[in-house]
Amino acid sequence: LDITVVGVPLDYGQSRRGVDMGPSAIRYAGAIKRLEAIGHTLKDEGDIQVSAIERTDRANTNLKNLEEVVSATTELAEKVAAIVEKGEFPLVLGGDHSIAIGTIAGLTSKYKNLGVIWYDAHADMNTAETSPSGNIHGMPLAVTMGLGHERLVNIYKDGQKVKPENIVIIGARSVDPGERALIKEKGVKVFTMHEIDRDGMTSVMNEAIEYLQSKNLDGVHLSLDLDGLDPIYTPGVGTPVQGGISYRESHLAMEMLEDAGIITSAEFVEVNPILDEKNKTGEVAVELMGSLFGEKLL
Ligand code: DIR
Ligand code: MN
Ligand code: MN
Ligand code: MN
Repeated sequence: LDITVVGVPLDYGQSRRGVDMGPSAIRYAGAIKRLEAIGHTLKDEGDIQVSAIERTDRANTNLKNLEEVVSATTELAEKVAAIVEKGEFPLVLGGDHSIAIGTIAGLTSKYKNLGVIWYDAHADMNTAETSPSGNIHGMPLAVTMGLGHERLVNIYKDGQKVKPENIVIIGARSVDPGERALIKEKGVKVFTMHEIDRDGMTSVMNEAIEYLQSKNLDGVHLSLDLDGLDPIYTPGVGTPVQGGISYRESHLAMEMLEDAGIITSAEFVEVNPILDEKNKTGEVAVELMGSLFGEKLL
């Protein structure tokens, strides 16, 4: 593949500093060399510009730092659109999960019926009305379905970017009441930890892949929040939730996606080296990239 990397050092979508250093942590863990060693051609376009000024502006509203999130995700959307228009594979490094608003918006320049796999402890389907925190990183999936503040919903182009029935959530174990209602109302496919425990990751991934393959998609985006894994493996995340997906299950999931050959873009988000043990979480991100992009032992 021709893989083009873009970093988004954004932490305005949530309340803990440090996730803006995620792109550096992932590069430091060897992402570029790791994927080159598999045989891919890598181009690193560096980071989107986000103001790094020390700030005290985390106002207690229902949409914290809306301006900053809109500006970074708008720039990211244009970058991602340019990458897919050249036929390259976008690999986006976060940054908090609000960046997915920009990644997915940009992807719609090429993909008219896009699928999304959301690997996360959370559903990220809040709106300003339902959010318990006002943090935009808890809202990107709602925005992608066309729900939420118009400034977010209309980034890059107006309205819905992905149909609710083209979305699969994997690993959910912390879902807010408004999100639960929206999942039911919109018919979003969710594999919670319950299904992973009961049926095993092999069965869950087979079902997820078959489900997406039945939708006539022209692309599938993988949005991987490192908090989808259990915090014993990925402690460097802002909102850890215990009882998560294991390291082995995650490798298996990535390998099954690689075998299925369905993934056309990816992002790895919420790596926060300030909260990490050494750079464990950045390293896990890179190891999972290895499996996703076809690393083989033998
Ligand atoms: C919670 C936490 N559902 C919120 N969301 C997180 O604030 O909306 N998403 N941590 O990754
Ligand atoms: Mn998330
Ligand atoms: Mn999460
Ligand atoms: Mn294996």
